[in-house]
Amino acid sequence: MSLWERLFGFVKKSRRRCKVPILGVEGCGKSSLILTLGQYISLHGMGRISMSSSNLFGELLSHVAAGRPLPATTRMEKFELHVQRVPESDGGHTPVDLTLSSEDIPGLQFRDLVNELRVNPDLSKWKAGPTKKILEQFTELLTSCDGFIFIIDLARNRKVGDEDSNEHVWAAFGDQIKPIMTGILLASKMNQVMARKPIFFVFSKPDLHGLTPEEVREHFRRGMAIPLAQLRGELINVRHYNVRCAGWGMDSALDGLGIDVLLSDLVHAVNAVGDD
Ligand SMILES: Nc1nc2c(ncn2[C@@H]2O[C@H](COP(=O)(O)OP(=O)(O)O)[C@@H](O)[C@H]2O)c(=O)[nH]1
Ligand SMILES: [Mg+2]
Repeated sequence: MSLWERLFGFVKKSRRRCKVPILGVEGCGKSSLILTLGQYISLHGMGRISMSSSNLFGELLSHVAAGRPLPATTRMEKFELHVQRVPESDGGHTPVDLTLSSEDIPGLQFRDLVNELRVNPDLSKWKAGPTKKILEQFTELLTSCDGFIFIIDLARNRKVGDEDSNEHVWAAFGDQIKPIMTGILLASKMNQVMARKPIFFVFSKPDLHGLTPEEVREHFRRGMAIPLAQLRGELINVRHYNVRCAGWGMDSALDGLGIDVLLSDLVHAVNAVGDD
């Protein structure tokens, strides 16, 4: 391969258009994550939000500017943002053409899918109906997209004043992560295109679930050991992150929330899918 071919190949690969949907049950923190990502990439010269998302970002940012938490809402909030580059430690940057989107499967529908996967993990037994349709949508996304962010709300089952930090974590694993992994695994058995696609689990609301990143990592490693090994056996790139997406203000550079590591890893992982 000539130098020109190599250079051209590099440019072509790094500009390959990639799409990564952000999925999770309602209230897990999708809007908060995408708002924080949108602010972060805009502020740090890494990309921009789509024109169609401008009004929604404006509305959500007005809550941030007023120091209010985002109102919990279950209405459709379709966001899109484009990441064009991530900085590297040597002062350079890695180019990418990555679209992050929300609402490819709305939160309430995603919850129905996850619940059904939990009680009925044998996909071949699923009868025609609305949940089967969501499963088909999910399978299509797994095929057509280049990576996935699943947001897991570890605080979802936590009760106020709950001192036991473990039960709500196991509940979240059983309710949210395990069924998602089952769905991915079964879908990946049906087609081979999942190989090397990054599956990023983002644990949201670290300030509410009360665990350190190390504790989350250990729980995840042990609690999910079996499906993790199965997914990795299918060459699926599974990783997990702790990201806080609330409580920052307009005066913040958004450092220390975990956004930088998530974005950098995601960009390198989706770019690597096209490499061989
Ligand atoms: N304390 C805290 N609250 C959060 C965090 N992320 C999201 N939330 C809150 O959780 C609620 C639901 O979040 P939202 O982004 O609307 O979830 P969505 O339904 O998945 O889009 C909102 O009230 C957010 O302010 C976080 O990191 N920490
Ligand atoms: Mg939302």
